[in-house]
Amino acid sequence: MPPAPACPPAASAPGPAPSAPGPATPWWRDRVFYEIFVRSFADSDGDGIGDLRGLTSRLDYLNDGDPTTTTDLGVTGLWLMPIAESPSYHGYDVTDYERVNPDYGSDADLERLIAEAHKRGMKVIVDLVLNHTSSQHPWFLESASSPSSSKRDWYVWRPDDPGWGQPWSSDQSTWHERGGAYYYAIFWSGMPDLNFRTAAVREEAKRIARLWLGRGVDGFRLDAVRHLIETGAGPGQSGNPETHAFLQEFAAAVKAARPDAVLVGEVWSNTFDISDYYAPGELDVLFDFPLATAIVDGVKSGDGASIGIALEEVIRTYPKGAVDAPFLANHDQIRIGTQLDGDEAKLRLAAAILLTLPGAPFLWQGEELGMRNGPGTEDEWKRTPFPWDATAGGGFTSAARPWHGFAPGKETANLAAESADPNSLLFRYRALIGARHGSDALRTGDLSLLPGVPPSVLAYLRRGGGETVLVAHNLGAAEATLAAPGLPGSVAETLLADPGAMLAKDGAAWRAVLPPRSSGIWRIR
Ligand SMILES: [Ca+2]
Ligand SMILES: [Ca+2]
Ligand SMILES: [Ca+2]
Repeated sequence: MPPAPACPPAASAPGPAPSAPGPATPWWRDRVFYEIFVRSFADSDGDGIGDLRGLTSRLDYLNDGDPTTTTDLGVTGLWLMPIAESPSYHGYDVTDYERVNPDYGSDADLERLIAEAHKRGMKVIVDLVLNHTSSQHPWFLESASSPSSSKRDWYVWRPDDPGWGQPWSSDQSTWHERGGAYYYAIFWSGMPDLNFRTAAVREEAKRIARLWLGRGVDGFRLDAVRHLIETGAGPGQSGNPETHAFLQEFAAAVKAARPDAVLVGEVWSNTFDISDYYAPGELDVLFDFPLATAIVDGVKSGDGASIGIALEEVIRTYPKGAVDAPFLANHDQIRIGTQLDGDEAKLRLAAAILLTLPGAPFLWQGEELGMRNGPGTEDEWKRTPFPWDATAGGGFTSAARPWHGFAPGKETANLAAESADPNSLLFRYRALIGARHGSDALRTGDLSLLPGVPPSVLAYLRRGGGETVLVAHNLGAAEATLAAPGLPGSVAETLLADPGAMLAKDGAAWRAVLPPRSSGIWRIR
């Protein structure tokens, strides 16, 4: 994306989760999702471009469907960045909402991917980019052809330029001239906004959603949802009541087609704005952008307390039962490996925080290897091919050149190398995901912060399914201790603890000792 913001259910084989969710528990509540950029994941036919068959051939890496093996990552949901036809490498400007991007494969390839993912206990959601199309979409070409076009009102036109700037960059206009009139495009002129005040556009969006559900996808990641309907300059371009009304209409249509389809929203804003999209009948899951910033900043600076403040704000603000989507970074952001300067201890901490929080955590492909950004400032450098091994083609492609160069570090931060090293970040992610799946409290429990801990410490209780888990992270560079009085239990069972991290009952209080930049996860009983 540009600047910042930028059928009946298929039966799945039992996944690695130890207990199946009951009817009151939606399936997405206890998932660990993995964001995939198909173009950069695995190339099956040697044209240098990742594709659906390549992804299907690598599913066992993500989850082999066998809960007794731990050589797979163990994720239980996949989010595919846009796979519809598009002239761009990233796909966020669609030219045909119905067609699978021919670079990626066919309808049949998608069907097979979904079937194979389901077999392994993974759900599959796809990006749905409704706010705007490509300026090369036939709808826009038709709309722009004449003020009397039958699709004129599918986009937002006016005779003059009212001079609105982008909400995040006020000197960049959101109105663009074409044929003597002006059309609205919040991100850039090549992505004209659809007009969701037009009933035919709303119906088309619902029809397209039903079509993909019919192909077997389990839901959607909805791009840029806060910008769907715009009413004026500045704040009038985000989070309008009309936008919420349309999302509820859209959600109702999706749930009518597939009651268990999930809607995950991208609302790149503060906790209060995000919270509005959890309104009844609206979206199911929302990415927690402020929490991502808090985690990364806190890990960087050794400040656990600031992450606690962000978590408390979420708890205070979100409606009860809302499923949060914590993450560290996504395809629009500098990779976490680069944000944390490749500091192994900080990367391990960030992973431990992410994977012990409530909700449905999202990983971004390559994060589990500590993958870095490329050297350039272009977005492509955030989205480089996945390094399966250290060879020239990285195990990604047999072509002489992949569609884009690899980020630096492939020689050591690649899957083959990390699979052979029990101390690697990859093993860390596997162990954390495994611990999460093995604990009802971690998977679906609530969170309460432990008060009175040192500022370098972030510590919380996760409680659920009759289980209590104490999680403590020391983000600082010096050893830290904490005391937690008034908690039940006398036995601490280690689910995962860094060397030297210890928890023991000392009189009436639990006491933890945490070496610098370490985490511990204990079931207390
Ligand atoms: Ca290919
Ligand atoms: Ca397994
Ligand atoms: Ca819009």
